[in-house]
Amino acid sequence: MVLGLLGLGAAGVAAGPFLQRVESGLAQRDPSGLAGLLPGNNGFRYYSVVTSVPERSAADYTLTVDGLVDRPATHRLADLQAMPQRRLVKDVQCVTGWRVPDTPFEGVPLAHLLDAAGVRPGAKAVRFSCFDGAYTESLTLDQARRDDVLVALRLQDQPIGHQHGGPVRLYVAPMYFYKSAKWLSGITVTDAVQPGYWEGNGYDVDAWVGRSNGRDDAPTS
Ligand SMILES: Nc1nc2c(c(=O)[nH]1)N[C@H]1C(S)=C(S)[C@@H](COP(=O)(O)O)O[C@H]1N2
Ligand SMILES: [Mo]
Repeated sequence: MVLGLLGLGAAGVAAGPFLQRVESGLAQRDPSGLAGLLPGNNGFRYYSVVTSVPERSAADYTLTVDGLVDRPATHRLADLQAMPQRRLVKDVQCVTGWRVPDTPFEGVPLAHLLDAAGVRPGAKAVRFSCFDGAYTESLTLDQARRDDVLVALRLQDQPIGHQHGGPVRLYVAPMYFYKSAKWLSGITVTDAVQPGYWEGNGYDVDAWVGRSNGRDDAPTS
């Protein structure tokens, strides 16, 4: 276990000591202790804040949209698949430093789901919940309406597998990967941002890659 922790710390070159410690503790909760390091995982590391997450089949899966909306809805996977899809190919970037370049994600723009639900005047933010029963995330309404924020159904041109948060996860392309909540089950429109799971442990709520969490990279075009 000591060796495992040292390995994760070394991988987190770009992160501050606090964040390395937080996600090292997280990796320890992986029951096998190995999943994140196994070859054949395409460069991703497996993360979950709970020891096991029950699988949701395509037939069982639902996504609820509620809160400050005129038309609350519960979508099944087939409903989401029938909506407009957008495909993005960008680098996945975890706040501890590991990254997966040129990764295709595809799904329904979150803005489409918000428009379908009819966001009420006065709404300011969106809160995400997960069927792992523990993880939460949140975005301002302006962030949530960006065209590079998806309710993702596909990763690397395949249905998202359970380990990666399938059948449906959030994908917030311009932010560190902790914003991309796995096992997405609820979208609630709210009047204020409610900091998510890791943000209660010191991560920035506005998690822009390169300009948050202690990073101030030179601007790129
Ligand atoms: N539900 C849930 N979503 C989550 C997490 C988590 O622990 N639980 N971890 C986050 C973090 S810190 C990262 S880096 C990515 C990891 O995604 P992966 O397991 O598909 O590599 O998921 C994010 N979304
Ligand atoms: Mo992460």
